[in-house]
Amino acid sequence: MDGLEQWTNQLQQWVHEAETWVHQIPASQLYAALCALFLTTAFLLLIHLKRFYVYNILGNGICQKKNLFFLLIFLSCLIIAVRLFKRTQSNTIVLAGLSASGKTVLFYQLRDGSSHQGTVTSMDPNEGSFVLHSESTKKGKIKPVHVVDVPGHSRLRPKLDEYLPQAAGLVFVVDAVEFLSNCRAAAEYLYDILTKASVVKRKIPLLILCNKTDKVTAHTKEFIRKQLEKEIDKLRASRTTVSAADIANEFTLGVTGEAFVFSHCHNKVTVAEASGLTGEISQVEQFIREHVKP
Ligand SMILES: Nc1nc2c(ncn2[C@@H]2O[C@H](COP(=O)(O)OP(=O)(O)OP(=O)(O)O)[C@@H](O)[C@H]2O)c(=O)[nH]1
Ligand SMILES: [Mg+2]
Repeated sequence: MDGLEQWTNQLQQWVHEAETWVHQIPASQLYAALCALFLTTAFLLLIHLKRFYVYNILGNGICQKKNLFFLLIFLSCLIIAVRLFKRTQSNTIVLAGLSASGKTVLFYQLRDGSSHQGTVTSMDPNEGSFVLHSESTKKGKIKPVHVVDVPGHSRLRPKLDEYLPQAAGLVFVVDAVEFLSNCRAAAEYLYDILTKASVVKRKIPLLILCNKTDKVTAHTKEFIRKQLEKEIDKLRASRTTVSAADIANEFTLGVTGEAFVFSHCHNKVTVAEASGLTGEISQVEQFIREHVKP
């Protein structure tokens, strides 16, 4: 019995590893591979169906078992292909950003339509699959969104790497009120994200969400975008001169010789405003539904 349990655990681990591996393959490559697999099996099946016709309908029925076997292989391939195709259409949206930028408040606002005021610094990722609160009254079947809120504390940020391989979109939350004092730290975190292989290879769309716009002292999204671009430009220069070894596994950012702008990124980067506290979150909901179809 123990042996069986061990095997089941091992099998589950292999399946999990295979899934993680599949998520890391760029969608275009995966589709191309699936297409090739599908066409090859369809071709083989056609050849054998022809034989099936000749031998079974017109002939003596010798090849019946063999053809059934090929039909079974083809159907299995088709099922695997459909499953893999479905898996690439992830429904995970990851919320990242510095501590106290408002990720957890936003998470509850998306889920429950209320801010659950008084949240404390998160020590673990907060995650859940749900239909967005604003869509809960809509009729018909709506696809739930898997939202993950990754704590901003620097020691907990590595958790982000666990969720990026399955992310359909990334929301980088910025405190628009306390922006200037946090600008450098936010730019550093953003730089790290934008140069991650898991983000660049899969071109994960990123939304920079300027939060807390209910406060009159909040900076505008245009101001925040420009300041972040300037700060990332500075980082780009310093990081490439510090150590070539440090950036060996990273992707370089922007266009050499030109000031950095977000439109130079491999993935699509957009900027929006929100107030998690008051529920003004329509722009982030729109971003989510652009990348996780209802
Ligand atoms: N005025 C205003 N305050 C907000 C808003 N969103 C969050 N806050 C406040 O900002 C503080 C931090 O919010 P959290 O959601 O806990 O921040 P967090 O990003 O999850 O922080 P970590 O868990 O440490 O990463 C709380 O006191 C919230 O009440 C907003 O839209 N407007
Ligand atoms: Mg939190």
